[in-house]
Amino acid sequence: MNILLILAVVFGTLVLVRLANVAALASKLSGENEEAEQESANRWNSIGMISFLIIGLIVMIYMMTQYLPLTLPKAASEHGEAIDGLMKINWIVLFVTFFITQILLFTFAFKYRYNKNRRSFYFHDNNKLEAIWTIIPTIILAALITTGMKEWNDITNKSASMKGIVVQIYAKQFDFTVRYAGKDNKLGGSFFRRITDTNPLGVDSSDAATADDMVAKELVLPKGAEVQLMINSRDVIHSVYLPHFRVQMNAVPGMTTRFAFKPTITTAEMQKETGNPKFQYVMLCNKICGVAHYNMQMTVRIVEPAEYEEWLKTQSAVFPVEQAVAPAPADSAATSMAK
Ligand SMILES: [Cu+2]
Repeated sequence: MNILLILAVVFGTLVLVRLANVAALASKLSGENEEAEQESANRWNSIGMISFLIIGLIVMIYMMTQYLPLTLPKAASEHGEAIDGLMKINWIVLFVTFFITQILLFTFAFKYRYNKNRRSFYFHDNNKLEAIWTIIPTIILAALITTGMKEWNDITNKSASMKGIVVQIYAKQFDFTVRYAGKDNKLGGSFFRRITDTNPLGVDSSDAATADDMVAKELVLPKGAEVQLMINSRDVIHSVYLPHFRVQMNAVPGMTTRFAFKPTITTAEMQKETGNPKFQYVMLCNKICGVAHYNMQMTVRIVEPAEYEEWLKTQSAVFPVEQAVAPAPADSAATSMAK
């Protein structure tokens, strides 16, 4: 149906262009004067310009009212509110600029179409005008960039200093695994050469910090607590994306990237906020990492601290007790990947 519609528009336009050519040829043959013809073409062009402006603006505003409810709900993390604030300022600047420039552009094309009784005013240059349209955008852009950089610095500085609950996000084609650091809040070391069927994260079983580590297939976090994500990838570059928390950080093979944030709204509260009882937070992969990239995701649940403690107790250890004493392969020099 959509393709038919597009084809209809394309062919319709082609037919119109053809008809216009035929009309121009016909008037030439019938010996109509060229100036009158030019004037009529100018008039129709200018009417086209102003119609494009009016129809374009109406359609744009209508689409915005239709699509706005489909955008993300309010930020569910502390730094997310600051990011949303920046975003709002950017949109305001963009909209003001867009409306002023587009309205001027098409209105001028309409208003100042050729008129044989009117002559344009000629001037070579105007320094004042050029200074204005250079300095104003410079100030606005510099302000936007510096506030954005300051905010990003604050976020990453916090990531470096936050203690919080340490959770490893392990990305591979095509899923995420999360490892909780347990009571000591320290992740045991891991290394890719230790990866086996029973040890998919390559965790070092001889590391004392490993004993209380737990793996989960769902990211559950307590509301109001600082969380330190330690992000790794087994194969290609993935990107850990938590849209509702305004969090995104690449998962790069061979290194640990991190992102610290503080969730502020529980899943239950967000379900009320959005009026959607089925609402769930998600963690998505945001780098095209292969054929099943579209489906690389994990459910995220934000719960009250007490509920989080209860949930933690039900999670399984990385290694069952009997496996934890197995001798480690001889690669101790490289066991600090996830520390
Ligand atoms: Cu991916």
